[in-house]
Amino acid sequence: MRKTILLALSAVAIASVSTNYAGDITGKISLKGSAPAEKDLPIANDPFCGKLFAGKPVTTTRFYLADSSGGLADTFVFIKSGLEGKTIPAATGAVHVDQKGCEYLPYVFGLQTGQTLNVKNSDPLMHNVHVTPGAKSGNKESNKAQMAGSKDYEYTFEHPEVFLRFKCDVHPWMFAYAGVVDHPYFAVSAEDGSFKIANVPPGEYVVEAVHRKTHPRGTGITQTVKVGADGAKADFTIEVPAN
Ligand SMILES: [Cu+2]
Repeated sequence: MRKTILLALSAVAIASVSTNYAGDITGKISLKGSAPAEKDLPIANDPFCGKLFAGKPVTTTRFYLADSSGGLADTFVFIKSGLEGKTIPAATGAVHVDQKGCEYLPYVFGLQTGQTLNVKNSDPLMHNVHVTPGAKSGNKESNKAQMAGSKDYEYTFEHPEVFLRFKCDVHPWMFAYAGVVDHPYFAVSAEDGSFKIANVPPGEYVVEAVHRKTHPRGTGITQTVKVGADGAKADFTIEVPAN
């Protein structure tokens, strides 16, 4: 009898472990078609920013960063639906953005609502951080100069918005784009196009991949995945739009 109870208890323990596992959604973003040539930015000709680039190649736009295998960087990938009724962990840690060489680094990043965004100015000159949310997003616009050596600025955003744009009004080529969602299940594709959304609870989800230049209205391409104990795979192909 005692043995039966113990066996029953361990079965319950195994069952509860197996419904609490979390898996990773991994995949690759591939670019299909030939991307238009990037445009040179006027950084080199700027009397102040130009000095930061002495001896370095002129920086260009970063619209389509594809590697030799066709992997596409800077694509925001996130769970679009399927999290309803699940416990969503609160945001932890800060996301860091730097202004360096008169560019925002990184160019595209993800952020959870309520998560701290830390913005640094590493340059020996003034930038201004102009947050330009969409009119209907509910997020707040702000515009603050940030001097050389100034303390970092911190922001939080309360409403999902893909993409929330940052710009510098001093240097009209400086932009960064945040994918803001109300959960931690997002990623930005790396230089080889790969991405990993970590620790996703089991379930069936619609995953969306949004590339800023291909999907300027912020609606990307989706697919449904089932996350089990081994996670799930989700590869996306993003086609260069015909003009
Ligand atoms: Cu600037």
